[in-house]
Amino acid sequence: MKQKDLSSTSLRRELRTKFIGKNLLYLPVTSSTMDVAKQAVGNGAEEGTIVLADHQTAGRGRLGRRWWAPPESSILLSIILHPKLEELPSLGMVAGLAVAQAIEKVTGLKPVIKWPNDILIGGKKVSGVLIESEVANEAVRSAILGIGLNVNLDPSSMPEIAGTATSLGEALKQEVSRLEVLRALLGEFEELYSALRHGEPIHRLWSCRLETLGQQVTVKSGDEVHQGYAESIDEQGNLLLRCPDGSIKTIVAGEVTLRT
Ligand code: BT5
Repeated sequence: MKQKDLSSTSLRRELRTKFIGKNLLYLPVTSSTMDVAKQAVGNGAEEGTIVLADHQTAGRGRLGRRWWAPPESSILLSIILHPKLEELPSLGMVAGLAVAQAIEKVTGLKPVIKWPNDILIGGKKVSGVLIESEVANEAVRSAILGIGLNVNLDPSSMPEIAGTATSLGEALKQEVSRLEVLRALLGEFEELYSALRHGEPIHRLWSCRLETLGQQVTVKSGDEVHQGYAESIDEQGNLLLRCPDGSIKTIVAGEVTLRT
């Protein structure tokens, strides 16, 4: 399942956003859109510049993990942003929500978010978010937001993710237009990011999509493992875990598994 529907021309013609994607770099093949975006930051790229690829030879996830996607199967995107320091922790929430809302708008599917930032359909990962930022002297020099979204990928053909991943095409049993999903995604992102910049509480919307809450979970955070009840999140999207002794632990980063 593949669809050749992205190109610089189609993107420039179709995007309806004001500043997200106004500057656009489209590459048929690259190592990682994150690397290209980093270079663009070095060259003074303005807020909202996007880097989009049809294929990555070294797509990455968090903590040195890989992001797999056959050519032309997915949305592989980096967005360059210049948020304030206090807005930085909310970028992942904005991205996760934008992905979930865009999928729902275009396909009618109802994705949920697994803390901190996996987007799931039917319990399987359809999209992931990565943030790489540079902070100096209490100011954000740049934040690069990476989004990988499986549009027409067939997970059963990929041993690394067969069984844990899904795609929009797989869920709907038909090919989906990457251009249409991308247009919706950038539109949702621009709206939510602008709301964040106007001080609106993104975490409330985000927590409504968070399937992790209200569950007994195990959280692996660095070398530490915590168990407890996922009670709520705070304004920054940190997970508030009710421990067996009744205390609350604030978890900033980690991997969650549900305990049955
Ligand atoms: C993420 O990391 O989920 C963030 C992924 C961000 C990818 C985008 S693509 C555009 C931009 N350029 C890049 O180089 N990266 C960003 P993490 O939470 O660490 O999840 C990684 C894990 O997800 C892997 O170890 C696999 O288990 C799984 N995985 C890899 N590829 C996948 C896929 N296509 N669909 C679902 N799961 C996948």
